[in-house]
Amino acid sequence: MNIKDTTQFIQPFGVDIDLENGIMHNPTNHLVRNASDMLGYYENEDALQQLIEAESNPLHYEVFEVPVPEEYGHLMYCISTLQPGKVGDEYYMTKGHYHTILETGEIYLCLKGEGYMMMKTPDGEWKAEKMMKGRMVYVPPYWAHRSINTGNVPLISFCVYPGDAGHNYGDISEEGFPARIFYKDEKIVIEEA
Ligand code: PAN
Ligand code: ZN
Repeated sequence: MNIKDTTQFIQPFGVDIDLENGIMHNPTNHLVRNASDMLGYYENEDALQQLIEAESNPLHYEVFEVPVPEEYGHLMYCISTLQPGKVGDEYYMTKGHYHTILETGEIYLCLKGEGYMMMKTPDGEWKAEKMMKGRMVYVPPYWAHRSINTGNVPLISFCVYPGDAGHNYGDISEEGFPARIFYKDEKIVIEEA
């Protein structure tokens, strides 16, 4: 067998996932983001401060990974579990990112809950695609992506993307997305900035 320098040879393995609760058993990485990790991301910064101080900095989302080599040819995957809730009128969301290698896509299979995948391109085009249990959202290459939970239960997704994709948060934390999702007048409203 000719093993390429680009792509390590590793042993096959299996991973157990609790689909109902959005938990990966024995993850080697468990990322936790609380309200205080989201400073600067929501429209209503006072409401976020209020959550942090008066409501004990609640959990926002978790990502469970069993990392594989971050290399061409491998497939990185994770379980992403985003809590239900609002900051002011705005639904809880993840930070969102581009992939460092922009021409890499991602598959999100929604296992529980409902919400939206908010996506944008560097040229400012945007699209909000509905997420719900049993629905797969394809994030094509070049599109930044953020999940938003508009339901009452955790929004749980299984994500798969190229091992060498990488994450670029810089642009999003400075520029945000062109649209936000709120609960207003008893409706879910997608508002352009
Ligand atoms: C996901 C996300 C995960 C957390 O694994 O990283 O849902 O969202 P943020 O990265 O925006 O904080 C993914 O899209 N990976 O590429
Ligand atoms: Zn991604």
